[in-house]
Amino acid sequence: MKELCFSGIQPTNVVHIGNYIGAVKQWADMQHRYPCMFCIVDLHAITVPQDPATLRQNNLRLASTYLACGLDPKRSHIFLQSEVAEHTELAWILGTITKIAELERMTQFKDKSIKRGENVGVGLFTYPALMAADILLYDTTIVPVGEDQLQHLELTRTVARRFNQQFGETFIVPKSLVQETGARIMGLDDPTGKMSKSAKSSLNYIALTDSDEDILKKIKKAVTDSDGIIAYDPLTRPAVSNLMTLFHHATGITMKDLTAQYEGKGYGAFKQDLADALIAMIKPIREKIEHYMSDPASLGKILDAGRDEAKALAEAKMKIVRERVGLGR
Ligand code: ATP
Ligand code: LTN
Repeated sequence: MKELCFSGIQPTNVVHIGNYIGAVKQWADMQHRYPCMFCIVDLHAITVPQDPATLRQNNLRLASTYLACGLDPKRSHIFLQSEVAEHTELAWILGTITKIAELERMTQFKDKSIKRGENVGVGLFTYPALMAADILLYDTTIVPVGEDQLQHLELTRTVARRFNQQFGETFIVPKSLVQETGARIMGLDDPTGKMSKSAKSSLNYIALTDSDEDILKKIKKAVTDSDGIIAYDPLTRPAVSNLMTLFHHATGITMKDLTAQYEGKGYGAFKQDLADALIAMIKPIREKIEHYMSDPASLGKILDAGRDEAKALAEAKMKIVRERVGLGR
């Protein structure tokens, strides 16, 4: 079977170190092993209200962020979801075989709809059908994501199997790929919930565009546990374990070595060193994002090429899908 890796991020707010460590960092490695497609999922972004001018700017900023994190347009197709209309067409078709009860079980929908109260559009509910379409359209075999997306991936697999049963073998049933550590980075201000772009306070996350001063400030303010010990145990020490995970990903130092290194030293020295390590990781990325943002012509060419490649694959697949379902004449 020909492997193909597909993943995407919503162009909402800023990209944070949870997105980087949980998702994009592993994408950069994947592209050396498999053909890859990395999408900017702007149609998913509009499932909650967006300001149009800001959304358009965020699309370019996310494309710049992909490049700054090492995604290489020579190896990977980088494109905007809304520029390949087949995503929405397939989402509609898959929506007809996705059950309401299945969508009602999605925790992302439950969390986001509780927060929004009455102000919830149908798109937020059917979001997973669009995500399934993104993935299945390209005969994707591997989907590298953070832990919060596993439930959506499971539903994608269910829908692919259901379609194949109903209409004949059409889609490959994809596998998810999550990291052993770092698949769920927790909020700095609240280590009981995941770090999230849509968090109320910017103290929840460190963005890849944060200044060195902001990074230091946010780490200093990060919640810690009460026993003052630096040892990895997410159940009893969720805050420090989360900070250790960040430290590990920024430096490669193991949890065991971190514990030995900071034994008896308290949180002060640990936090200062963690901030330095994060600054060293983020600064080059931040500078590259600015570099790519300052050259919209080159960025446009990369997105054009990505769209054309994606479009060709998507058109071919949709011809088969329409025929299987019996659409048209
Ligand atoms: P929001 O909270 O506004 O929904 P988000 O922070 O979850 O946004 P997404 O665009 O939904 O960001 O996610 C992009 C990728 O980053 C996905 O693969 C997702 O699983 C991953 N991801 C998101 N948050 C985290 C996190 N806290 N830890 C690890 N990975 C994460
Ligand atoms: N739902 C994902 C974003 C997303 C995605 C995808 C990820 C949309 N389509 C396809 C992987 C594959 C999120 O909220 N992070």
